Amino acid sequence: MPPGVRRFALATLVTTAAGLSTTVAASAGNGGFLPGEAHSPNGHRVHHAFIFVSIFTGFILLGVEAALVIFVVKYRRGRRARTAEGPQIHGSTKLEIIWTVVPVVFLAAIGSFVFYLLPGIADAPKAAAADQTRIHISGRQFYWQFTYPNGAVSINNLVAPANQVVHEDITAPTWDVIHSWWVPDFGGKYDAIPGNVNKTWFKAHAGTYKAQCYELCGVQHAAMSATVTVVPRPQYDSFISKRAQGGAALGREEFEGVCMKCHRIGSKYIGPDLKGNPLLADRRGIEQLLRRGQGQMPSVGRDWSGTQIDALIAYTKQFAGSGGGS
Ligand code: HEC
Ligand SMILES: [Cu+2]
Repeated sequence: MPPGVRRFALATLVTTAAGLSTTVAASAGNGGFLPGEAHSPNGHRVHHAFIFVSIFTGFILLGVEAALVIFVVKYRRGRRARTAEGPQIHGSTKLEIIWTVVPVVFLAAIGSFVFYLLPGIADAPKAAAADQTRIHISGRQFYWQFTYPNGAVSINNLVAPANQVVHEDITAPTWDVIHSWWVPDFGGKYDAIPGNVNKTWFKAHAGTYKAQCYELCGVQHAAMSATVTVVPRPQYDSFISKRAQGGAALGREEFEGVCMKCHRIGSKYIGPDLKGNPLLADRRGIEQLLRRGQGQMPSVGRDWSGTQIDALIAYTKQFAGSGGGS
């Protein structure tokens, strides 16, 4: 290689490596080595497994790369003739035993530790009935719908009681596609599969946690995000009992979380401009549209309750033209 080319190649390699490594660190905010902090006991265990495995893989990475560099330098051709043959070696019992036993020990250590952690990831801790709750999570194109034990519904914002076990039943309607429910702070990702229920749980302190659909599910997959708002139990109880009545607060969540994935008021987006559309105040008309869909618009409200549709109208009638109403 001419020296000019070599220098250029080296410079490219160094700047690329430096660029890539600093980008990862900057975007991760923790040096790029760890996933975010865990905020649920099962998430902690996932985190511990990650660190434990990283120790072995880090050790192997360093060992392999160091050996590579040493061999490259030590056994370079130097002044030897291009055709000179090296010593021919056949077998080395000691080496072969080492490179068999060491990986077996590593894998056994990793396997045992993961099996020790697993029950605490999969199984929720035992809790008195008053200290737990079960929330149904349904992924749809392109929103998350949460249903609480009393039938109350929220969209894209899961409200949960603090420091209590929250069981999550994760699914998708049979007419929808596969989504994936992921709250990074709580650990793993769980597929939301049409007609199938995946179960997990969390137990978190009060706070707000981000969630995101993690399975490419269509045009607005990236916008299919949600929040988990964890609040003290009394606040949770009053939220779900108020929310069971529906009302414009639910309607607003529905409009912003479902309709605005495709519609805007005052401009065309994926769907037509809804400004002044009389259907926004037409209870029967909108119900038909939401249950059946139309053209490119999916049946986003196919299984919505009457309360949910009333709530939507209570909020959207303000955008309907003067011709609307019923
Ligand atoms: C996935 C994208 C998508 C979502 C989500 C969506 N729409 Fe639509 N919507 C469309 C498209 C596309 C059309 C045009 C349909 C056609 O081809 O006739 C449309 C049409 C409409 C129309 C006009 C119907 C007419 O004939 O005047 C109304 C009203 C409407 N949508 C309301 C809503 C409401 C309310 C929601 C939320 C509950 C919603 N849409 C959610 C894509 C969507
Ligand atoms: Cu999705």
